[in-house]
Amino acid sequence: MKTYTNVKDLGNLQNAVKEALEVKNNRYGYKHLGENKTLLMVFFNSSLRTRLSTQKAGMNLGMNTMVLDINQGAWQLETERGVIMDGDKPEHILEAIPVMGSYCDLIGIRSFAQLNDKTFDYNETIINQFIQYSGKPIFSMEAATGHPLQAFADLITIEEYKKTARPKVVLTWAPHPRALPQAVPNSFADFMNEADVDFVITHPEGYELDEKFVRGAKVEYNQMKAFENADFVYAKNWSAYQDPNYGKILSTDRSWTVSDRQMAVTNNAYFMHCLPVRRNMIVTDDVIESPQSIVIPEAANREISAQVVIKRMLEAI
Ligand code: AN0
Ligand code: CP
Repeated sequence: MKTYTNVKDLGNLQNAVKEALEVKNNRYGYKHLGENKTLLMVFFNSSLRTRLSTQKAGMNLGMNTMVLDINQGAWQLETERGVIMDGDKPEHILEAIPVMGSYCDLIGIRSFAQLNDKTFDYNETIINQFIQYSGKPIFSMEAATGHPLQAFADLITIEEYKKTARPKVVLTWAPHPRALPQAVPNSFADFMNEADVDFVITHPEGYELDEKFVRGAKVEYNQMKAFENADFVYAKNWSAYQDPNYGKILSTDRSWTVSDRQMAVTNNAYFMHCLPVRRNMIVTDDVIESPQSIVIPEAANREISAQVVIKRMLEAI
């Protein structure tokens, strides 16, 4: 594997999940793969889970790991070509990328959507420059339009907890005070559309996601109706994707906050969220603390999804 930005990069998805469950049972069985290999993780944005789980995955594989926080201690990077650099950014990403590439064997990138230029975001301008100019395999640790390590961990978690062959999985929008990217719901839809699940998306009107990820999945605007008989509820906020509202908050309607009221019509569904989560905006204390909440094992599986991706990249070097 040379790049990891979406579900297709994993090839056969059932095989990828099988490999994940094997890795989970034998985390230290592949330590030879990473000997004298260096993983560089580059963060343009904050992180708790991705930072720790990906570093742990690299260490499980015997790698040396380095972390660079672009906004804390590194030079601020100009990302657009042609800019006269007389402002506050002393370095251009087009020099920084090959320099970073020269010190390592694999690079993970976190570069969120900036939500002010849809074309810049949806062209994946930042991570694609890393793919083009670093000379090294690149994986997304949440780029502008996707968070495939999260969605892979989510799928592994659903496989572990499902009680029927084809569970009903509902992705629900929920309110949030700040505008958030569409990366997490995009990748979740990308994966669920390829998995053996009955997938339904529910959100208020105006929050329709990019058709490239939705791909004809069922969209139900009535949240209560969508939740009926669900086996898994996956909550997430995102800002509007559609023009002319790209990146905007269209609703803060707290009737969409996941509570016992909606969970009552499900098939005793498991509750999932990628975290970090704002309690009593996205989900009530009671639901996230209930025995049906699997947010912690879901987060723990981030180590496993990262390990499969890094392992496959090491095998291809
Ligand atoms: C980010 C997002 O919604 O994309 C990261 C989630 C993993 N969340 C926040 O910024 C709160
Ligand atoms: N779920 C997730 O990616 O969390 P962090 O932003 O803390 O890495």
